[in-house]
Order: sequence, then structure tokens, then C-alpha cells
Amino acid sequence: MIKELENFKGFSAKKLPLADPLASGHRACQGCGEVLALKLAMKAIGMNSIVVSATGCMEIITSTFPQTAWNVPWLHVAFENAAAVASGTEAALKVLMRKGKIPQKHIDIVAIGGDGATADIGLQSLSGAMERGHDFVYICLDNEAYMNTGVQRSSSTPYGAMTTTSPPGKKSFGQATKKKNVPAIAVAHNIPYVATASPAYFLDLMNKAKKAALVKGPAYLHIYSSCPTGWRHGGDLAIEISKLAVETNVFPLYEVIEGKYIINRKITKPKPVAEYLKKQGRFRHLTDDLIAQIQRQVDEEYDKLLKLAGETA
Ligand SMILES: Cc1ncc(C[n+]2csc(CCOP(=O)(O)OP(=O)(O)O)c2C)c(N)n1
Ligand code: SF4
Repeated sequence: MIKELENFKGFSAKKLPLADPLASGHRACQGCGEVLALKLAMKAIGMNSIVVSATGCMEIITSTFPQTAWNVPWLHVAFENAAAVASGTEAALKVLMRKGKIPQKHIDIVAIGGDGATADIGLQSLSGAMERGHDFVYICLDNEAYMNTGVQRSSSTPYGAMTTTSPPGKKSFGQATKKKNVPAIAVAHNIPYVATASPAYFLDLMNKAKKAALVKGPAYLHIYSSCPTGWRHGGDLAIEISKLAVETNVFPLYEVIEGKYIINRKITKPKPVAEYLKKQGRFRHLTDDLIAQIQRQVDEEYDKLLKLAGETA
């Protein structure tokens, strides 16, 4: 067990922190699941933090000059270098404290990026920062596309989904590749803490964000981030769809602490994946055959996860 987590006490619904590092009054689309997830994660991590944000929805909607929704120090950086800038920030704070230029205290460094920034453009800087062992939290807000620039595919977009660059038609059924498993890539770096989270399970999400911040060294949190605009669902459905993703095993909730897999919400009787797919316009074109194929893929991935956690169905 990691020393910092030995006496960890989780949040309770009745006792949530009052302070919000990310305030209300931002410009996200109505019903955005991603900004809710980020708000919850930051509430858990707290005010004693510095945020480094890659370009993307959450940067655009929170920082439209001359306004900002951030109540903590915040840096906007490019797609490719959020983790590198977070590394530099951590190293600089260490030196300033060692030289007595600022008081000695722990400050949480949080890097955030969308799935485009994380799985594609910033993957090398994330890998480098994890390999060097910087003490920071990386949060991937996975809305499964490049939403801020108009819903292009990413390597994290699921098989079959419609985006502007994976359009279904006579010769295409939508996204033709399987979703890249970035949490597994983070685990392969032998970092102390990796976890997946969803805004539908808000205490689970907040506890994981807090644990990620407490752990010394790199921590990676992959958050399912439902997006009514790109996924083409009603603005009132973000939580319902986020829940369905977990209940169908499309997005399982787990932690990997020092390499040990723990499934936090084991789904013994999963709902059919079709229930999740049929609520979203981006999967509207799928045939029954494709839906059956996606069901098989989901079952296979969940079986792999069960094995990694040493569990049976
Ligand atoms: C190097 C570079 N290429 C392209 C852009 C344009 N751009 C701005 S936001 C964005 C999409 C970001 O996608 P993602 O990281 O998945 O975050 P999301 O907006 O979906 O939250 C793109 C392509 C950019 N800012 N920098
Ligand atoms: S495009 Fe999607 S992720 Fe971006 S602010 Fe709107 S709902 Fe949220």
C-alpha cells in the first residue's frame, strides 16, 4: 500500500469541500459532462494547486479573455506539452523552496488535456513526465474526439462512432479503429497510481482525484467525459449516459495502485451495449451486426480487465 493512502478517508456526500478551484460561470455547452467532471476533480484536489491546461474545450470555455473561471493559478499551454510544463512547474517549485524564495509547502500540480491532447498530440510529453517520475496529476478528459474544433476523430474515439473525420456512408461505417487504451499505457510506465472515473459516480471520482494528488510521483486519472454536442444526445442525459457506460462495461471503473488492478464497481449482470449506443446520435447509423461486433469487443476487453484484477465474471 502506498504510504500516503494508508489513512485515506473518502469524501462523503454530506461533507464536500465548499471551495471551487473551477468556478461556475464558464461557457461550456449546456449539460456538458466534461466540465462537471473537471469541476468535481478540482473540488477534490483543492485550492492549493496549480493547473496546466492543454488547448481544448476546457481551456477555451474557462478562459475567454478578459474573464476566467479559474480560482487557482492556471497556465494555458499547447496540446503537446501540458505534461512537460507540469514537470517544469514542479521542478521550479522544488528549487524555489530549496533556496528559501517561497515557503515550504506542498502544492498539487495538475495537468489537464482532452483525449486528443493526451492520446495523440501530447503522448510523448506525458510519457516523458511519467518516466522521469515528476510529482503531478495528469487528468485526461476523454470526450472521444476533438470536440473543441468541431468533432474530429481521435485515437480515443470508439469503434463505429460518427465524427466529421470518420463519417459513415457507403464506404465507411464510422470510426474504423479501436479505442487506444491510454490507462494501460500509463500503467506500463510503472507509476504509482492510475485510475478511471466517471461524473456519474461523483464520490468515486472525487476520491480518485484526491488520491492521485496525495500520491508522491506521477498519477494518471482517465475521466469519461460525456459531451451532448458531439455525441448528439440531450443536454439532460450526460449522467444517464455516463452511468450506462459503466453498467454496460463500455467504461469500467478501476484503479491500478503500484501495478495492482482493483475493479471498483464490478458489473456482474451488464446491460446490453445497445442500450448505451442507442441513446446517442453518433451511433445512429450502426447496423445490428456492427452493434453485435461492438458487444463482443466490450466483452473481450472486460474479460481482460477481470484477469488483470485476478477476478472471475
Ligand atoms: C498543435 C495544434 N493543432 C491544432 C490545434 C487546434 N485545436 C484546438 S482545440 C483542438 C481539439 C482538442 O481536442 P481534445 O484534446 O480532444 O480536447 P477537447 O476539445 O475535445 O476537450 C484542436 C485541434 C491547436 N490548438 N494546436
Ligand atoms: S463541445 Fe462537448 S465537451 Fe466541449 S464544452 Fe460542449 S459539451 Fe462540453
